[in-house]
Amino acid sequence: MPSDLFSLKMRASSGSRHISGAEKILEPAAVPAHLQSLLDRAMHHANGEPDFINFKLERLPADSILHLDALPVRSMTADSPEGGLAIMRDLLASLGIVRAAEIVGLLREIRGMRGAVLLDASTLERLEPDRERGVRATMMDAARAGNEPPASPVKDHYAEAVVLAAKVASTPGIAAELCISDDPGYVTGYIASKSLGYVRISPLKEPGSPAGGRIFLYCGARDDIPRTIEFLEKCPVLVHGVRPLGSPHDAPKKEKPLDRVRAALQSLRERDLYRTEEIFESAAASSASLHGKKLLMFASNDYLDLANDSRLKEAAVEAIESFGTGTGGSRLTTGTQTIHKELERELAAFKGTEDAILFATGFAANSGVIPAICSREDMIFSDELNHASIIDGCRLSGAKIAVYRHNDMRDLERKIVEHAPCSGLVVSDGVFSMDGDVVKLPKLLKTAHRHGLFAMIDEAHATGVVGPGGHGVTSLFPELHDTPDLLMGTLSKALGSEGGFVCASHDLVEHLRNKARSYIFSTAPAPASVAAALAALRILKAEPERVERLHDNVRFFLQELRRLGIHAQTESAIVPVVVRESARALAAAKLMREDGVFVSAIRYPSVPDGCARLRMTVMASHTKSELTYTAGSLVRALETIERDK
Ligand code: WAQ
Ligand code: MG
Repeated sequence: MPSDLFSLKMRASSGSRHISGAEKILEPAAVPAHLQSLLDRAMHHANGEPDFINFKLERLPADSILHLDALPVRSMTADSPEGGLAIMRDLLASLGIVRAAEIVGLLREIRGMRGAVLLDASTLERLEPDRERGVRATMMDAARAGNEPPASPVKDHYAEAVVLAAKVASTPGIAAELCISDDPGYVTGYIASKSLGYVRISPLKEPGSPAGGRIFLYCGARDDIPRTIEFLEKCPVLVHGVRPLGSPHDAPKKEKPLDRVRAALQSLRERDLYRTEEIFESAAASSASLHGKKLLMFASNDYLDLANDSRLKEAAVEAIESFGTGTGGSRLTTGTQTIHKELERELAAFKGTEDAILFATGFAANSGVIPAICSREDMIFSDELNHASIIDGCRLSGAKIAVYRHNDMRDLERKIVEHAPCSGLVVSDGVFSMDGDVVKLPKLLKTAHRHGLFAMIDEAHATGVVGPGGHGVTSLFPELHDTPDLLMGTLSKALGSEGGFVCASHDLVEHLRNKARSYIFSTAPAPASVAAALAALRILKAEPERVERLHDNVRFFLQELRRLGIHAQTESAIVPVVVRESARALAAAKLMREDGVFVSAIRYPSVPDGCARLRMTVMASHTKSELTYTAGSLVRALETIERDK
């Protein structure tokens, strides 16, 4: 039977002024030594001489004590308090806390509280019953061997905080804890949660600043607040496995593998290249909901606004009813169902090829197809602005890669001649995803085929968008007799679903089914995705006016921009406005967000360094007044970043 323990609490004050406080949970035999040590601490404190010292000793029955493990500890350093607070904000956001920036802003304002702010994580309401005092976590200590002598009587900020953080992280209803020390000389603070662990961050304030405080982020129900406070104040907790800082275990041996990761993240932050997710509370339709705010969507690739169409949803639900939610295997084992074959047939018919093959995603298609048709002995000629999945496919193939200047068919010809004779592939985006322009298809085909090379065109942003009825880039050149050998496309953009495909001759498709590793070794696309895409394709065929509306909207949007002095161009539904520096793209996107318009700030490596841009996408469902409003918002944002340069 474990024995009962004692809670020992000390609080020293002078008049109404707090000087020092501490608490221990101890074996009976350890009480006298710790009593002495806490007395020393109270009597010789930097905060001054006490005139009142209160000791409280309380028996804790063994079975009332909760035993917890310490959180794993790591440290991050920044160049400045701003940098430290940004790290804290990003870590908080990584937990899915939407208003991370506001919460960190509040933390740096706190001073003079004895306890913590209990903050509602989504509404940011303060929930602590006493706003001046705050909520205090008490009744906790590090577990120690019974005969272990007391530590130095000086406060060990880290050791106390690690214990408190372990208790708070296990408190029902608490999502995370943020802390800045109120000691003017101590600039290290932390963020802690079950999943993050205890992350020390330094610095979080300027040396000498008396600011400091704690926030317990609450995510439970209103009725459960008393339970949370009761646990924090009353439940005795012993924390096991607390390791002193700089113990041999923690000492940086050489560079720890994770240090490199953190340094890489820090470098991204410094270059305005750090990426975070935006967490939407709605479909990515032309009107979307982000952080509780309705926004006009100008960043989605769902060009025909079909992902939220009731007919696609119904088709998906029906497919789930008939075929289940997953396929249980790859296409070559259990994953081919009648709808997979139906979709392949209809895609081939839509693109005018003999056959088609589905992939789990567009990325999987490109990265699987290219290595299936090219190997070490081959040459691949690739446009410099091709999508990352094409680039990765080229690299995976082991073929020699020659990158030609963007859409420059003379450069392509020159590069082929340099390497002739050779076998292999010319590969290009059909619509370039960050620029919106269209491949010079007739020249490309002529050049590739004259030299005996395959031609592959990626129609991810072309399918359902360019050409009459959205038939893609080949339909822009009706006089053309030649066709690409491989027409790749996605189900995830204008078709409102998910997946990739390749349309080609029967022989090529059979070859891909036998050789493309991302096809052979991926579980087949889910029935719901396949059925939704099939429904979208049928809508596309039955309602070509949707595509007409998209074309009309693009024309109108460009015209509105021109009226306001912006000469943007596109041959698709992607309208880029280049602002060069990443920071300017981010600032402009943020300004537009404040206007209620969501656009993407596109930075390196999605585009070449120094070519950062706003990427706006037009949807068939945007109204004329939404297009006019967005053009105006863009102009205002550009003027503002120009002024603030
Ligand atoms: N419960 C809730 N809040 C508290 C408590 C408590 N028991 N004790 C202090 N606070 C609040 C109060 O508002 C203080 O002003 C604020 O937290 C900061 O408290 O790994 O020293 O005791 O090296 O100054 C972090 C250590 C040290 C980082 C934190 O906090 C590291 C520290 P302090
Ligand atoms: Mg303090």
